[in-house]
Amino acid sequence: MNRRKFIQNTALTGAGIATGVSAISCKEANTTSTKASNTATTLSKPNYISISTWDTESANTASGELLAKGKPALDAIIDGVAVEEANEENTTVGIGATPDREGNVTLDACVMSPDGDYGAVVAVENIVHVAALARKVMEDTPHVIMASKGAEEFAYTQGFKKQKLLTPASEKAWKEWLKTSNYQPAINVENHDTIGMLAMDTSGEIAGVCTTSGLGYKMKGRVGDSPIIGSGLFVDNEVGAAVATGMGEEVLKTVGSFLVVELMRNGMSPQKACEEAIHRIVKKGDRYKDFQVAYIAMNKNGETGSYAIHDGFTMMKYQDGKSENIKSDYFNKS
Ligand code: SD4
Repeated sequence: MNRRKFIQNTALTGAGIATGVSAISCKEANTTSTKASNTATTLSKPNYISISTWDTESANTASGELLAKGKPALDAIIDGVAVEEANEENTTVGIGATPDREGNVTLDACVMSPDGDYGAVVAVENIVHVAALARKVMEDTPHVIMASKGAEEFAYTQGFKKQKLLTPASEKAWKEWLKTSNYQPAINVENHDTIGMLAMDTSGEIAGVCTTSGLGYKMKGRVGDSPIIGSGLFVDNEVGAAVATGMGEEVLKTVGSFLVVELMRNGMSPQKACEEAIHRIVKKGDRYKDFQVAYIAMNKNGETGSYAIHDGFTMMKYQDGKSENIKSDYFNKS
């Protein structure tokens, strides 16, 4: 058995050896893994699967349909999220997104390939398709993260168009916000927010992407978790992948997506791994009552999971030609 197969089997049968996780996690990993392995034996692995945060049906269906045609996971997710980046009515990604408190729309994105490569752009203005730009950084530069003006100038050299991202509607909403300048990120924004998307293609390869304008009315220069490897997104093609949405500061402090993938490596199901990553945040104190964080994850067997702090989070899933919006379980039941 080669190393890759061994790790795959280990993750799925729960024989994982816990390294670098807390004793509690290891214990849970061992108990959960039995359940995960039971599930794994009863479910057949899907031919392909695309999942995404929130009610992002158009983007996730676009990705799923490409996967169904045999496209690689990386191509499918970049083209999938591009649908919503170009949708002016979506106020959380691409054109029409909510600006910072000074009226600048600045976008963050990152991508990870099945090879474990990573590319990201942070605080980019005037470019709609920042997920595709993050892929360009990954594939066509010697770097992994490019920021602000440098990323924007690089985009033009790669043929990206300059476009004004602040639309009349997003400008109007910002001017309205300025009247009070009350900064209180909403817990769920109309079930539409940062798009994190994970896909497994017909060859079983996993890739992930995250694209966002970050928190609405953030301070100028603020960067969230979404473009940061291990926080907003992590893919390990031997184990699985995870992506986050919500209050990026809290995801960054717990390196959430990496945590979810490592928990899966040690035997947890995607569902239990998402739950444990949320517990790492809420156990720090009562502040979680004021913000939302959610994770979605998939493992190499095509099993998926999602979990949030609060009610209201959903995950899109496209599998075997069928699209579903799955309501996520959550921590705060009080
Ligand atoms: C951020 N995590 O910039 C992003 C925002 C988000 O749902 O996902 N909102 O912190």
